[in-house]
Amino acid sequence: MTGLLFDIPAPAAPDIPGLQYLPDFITEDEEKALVEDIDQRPWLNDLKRRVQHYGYKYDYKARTVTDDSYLGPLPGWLMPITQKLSFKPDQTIVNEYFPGQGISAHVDCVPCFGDTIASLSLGSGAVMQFTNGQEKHDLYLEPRSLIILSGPARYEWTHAIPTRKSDVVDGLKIERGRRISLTFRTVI
Ligand SMILES: O=C(O)CCC(=O)C(=O)O
Repeated sequence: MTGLLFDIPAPAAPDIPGLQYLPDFITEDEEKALVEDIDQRPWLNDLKRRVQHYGYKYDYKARTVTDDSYLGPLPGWLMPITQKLSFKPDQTIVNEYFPGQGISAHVDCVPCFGDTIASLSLGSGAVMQFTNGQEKHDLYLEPRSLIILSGPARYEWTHAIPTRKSDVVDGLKIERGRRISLTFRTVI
C-alpha cells in the first residue's frame, strides 16, 4: 500500500457500509496519460470549478439527466479505467479543483444514476468528508486512488470535498495541488 509521505501507510477507509477505497488503482504513467487527455479537451466554466461531461450532460440546476442530454458513448481513452470497474458506467464527470476549491455535501442524484458510483483521483490528494446525521468521517483520497460508493455509502451518506488549501491527515499538514477527479456513473 502506498504511503502518503515518509512511507506512512495509506489511511484506512472509514467503516461506512458500501464504501470501498482502493489506493493505487492506476499507475503514475496511466495518471499522466489521463491528465494529458483531459487537458486536450474543452472545459466547461458554468460552475465555480471547471468540469467536463462525457456520455450524458448532467443538468446541475434541474438535477436531471435526460435522453436529450446524451453526448455519445464514453470516449476510448476512458476505457482503461471503465474496463477495470465492476459495473458499466455510461456517464463521467471530470472535476478540476485548485487549492481552496471543493464540492458541497451531496448525495448523487438518486433518480438519475444507478446504485454504484466510482470516483478516481488524479494529481493532488484531498480529504473527502462523509456525513450521515451526527456521524462524520474523513477519508484522504490519495492521487491514483478510487472510491466506490454503493448501498448506504451512496444513498444515506453525503460526501463533500471541503473548500480549503490543505488537509491534516494523521497530524500531518498536506498542501493541496491541482486535483482532477473522474466520477463514473450509470444513467437510469
Ligand atoms: O471530486 C470527487 O472525488 C467527487 C466528485 C463528486 O462528488 C461529484 O462529481 O458529484
